[in-house]
Amino acid sequence: MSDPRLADLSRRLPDLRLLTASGELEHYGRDWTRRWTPAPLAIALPSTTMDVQTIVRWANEHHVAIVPSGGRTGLSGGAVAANGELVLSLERMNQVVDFNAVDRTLTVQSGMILQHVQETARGHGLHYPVDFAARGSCSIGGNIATNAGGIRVIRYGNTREWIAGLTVITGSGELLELNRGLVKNSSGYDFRQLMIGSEGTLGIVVEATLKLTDPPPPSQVMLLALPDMEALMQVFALFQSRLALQAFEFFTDHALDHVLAHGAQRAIEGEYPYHVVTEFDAVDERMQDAALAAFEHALEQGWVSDGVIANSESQAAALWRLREGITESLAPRRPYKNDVSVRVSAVPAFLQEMQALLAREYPQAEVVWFGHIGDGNLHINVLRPDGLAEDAFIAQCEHVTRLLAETLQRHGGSISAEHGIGLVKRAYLGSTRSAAEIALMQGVRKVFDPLGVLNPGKLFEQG
Ligand code: 2HG
Ligand code: ZN
Repeated sequence: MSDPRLADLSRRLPDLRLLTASGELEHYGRDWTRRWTPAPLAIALPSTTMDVQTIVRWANEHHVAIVPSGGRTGLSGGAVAANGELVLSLERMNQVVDFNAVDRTLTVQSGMILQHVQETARGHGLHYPVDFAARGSCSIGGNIATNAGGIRVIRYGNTREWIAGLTVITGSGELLELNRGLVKNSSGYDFRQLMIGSEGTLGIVVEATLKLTDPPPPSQVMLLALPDMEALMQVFALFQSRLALQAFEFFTDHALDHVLAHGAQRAIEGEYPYHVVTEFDAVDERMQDAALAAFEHALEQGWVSDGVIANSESQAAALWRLREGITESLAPRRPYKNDVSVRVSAVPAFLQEMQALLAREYPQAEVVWFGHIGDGNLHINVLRPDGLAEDAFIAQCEHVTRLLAETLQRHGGSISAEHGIGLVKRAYLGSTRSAAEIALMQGVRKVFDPLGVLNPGKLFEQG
């Protein structure tokens, strides 16, 4: 190691895997945002909690910034290393630590891939319910860092709901065991919850104790075609009141065109502006009949134009692909993304304003939107028009995001529903959190990470 800081790290941890080849720096220095050029100092792949602690202490002594790194599927730049940071990848720390059948908890190292967590739970006859399209490559540590949501929040809530305990190394190198799996623990500040959603700026999660639940009941998946946005909210209210929903996801015709062009199978003939994929409990004939009756009622009211119900697992998967394949189908176009939320009751009023704003401000760009309408969470993906330079495009999108942030503020919403602030949205944090809150957040950061070695530049514009 020619860099003396890295040489010192290797002296302290002779068995630590350290990567410095340019291809590796590039691979580990970026996430799914493709806006920044990766430029990390090196990549460290620790295999124990003690290794992580030693690395954090080393970073404090040498004033080296650390970017904690999971599956790097993030969409806000939270895991980007573009400034000579050490990337601390948890990918080798991916083992099951413990399963407790009485507590119904699974303790895993934080580098475990979400899908592996889900499969392990299933292997014990139980269920880890947080789920989304990146399940095959995102890590549970990254899910915790952003309080990931996904497609089942309407039934199960966000990651926050499913964390019974965390083992964390703080920015100053302390090892904390937070909540230790307790169901009841009224003993002061709950630092576990503070860590969740902190985007790697307070501590590095090394282990997580996850709550598990019963497997979901048998379900059915339905695809609906809808004539307009008002109908979408009507159908949601109807289905929510009559069925036990597991998911209710919508997307526009633009989104559908992209997934179909990307190889997904068309399930409804004809062109419709909006589609919904919904999944609901269908334990017995009575529940299945209730679903059909709800569908027919929506049809009679003119809220739904067409629909199909999956009658096999593979058909259900094909319908889900229409929704889950959207991000991947758009990725080659490197879209500019917004991920916003308002209270569910504020969705209709917000949507009306948002649609007018997007139509006015993006006269040329193609705007694809979709999302978790039942959680009040909308994803907006803006595609760069041919002939517009990348810089000019980003500047235009930033201008619109400022207007969107003002609109959100008026409706009491958030500039980041589930992807995190990272680098992408830090300029807009003030639209969702008050100045007093941001000052307190920065104060908290100072307590856990006095020298600011953990993920500096993320979440806040300064510090
Ligand atoms: C989803 O809901 C993800 O599919 C990604 O949160 C959203 O690509 C996006 O903008
Ligand atoms: Zn989403």
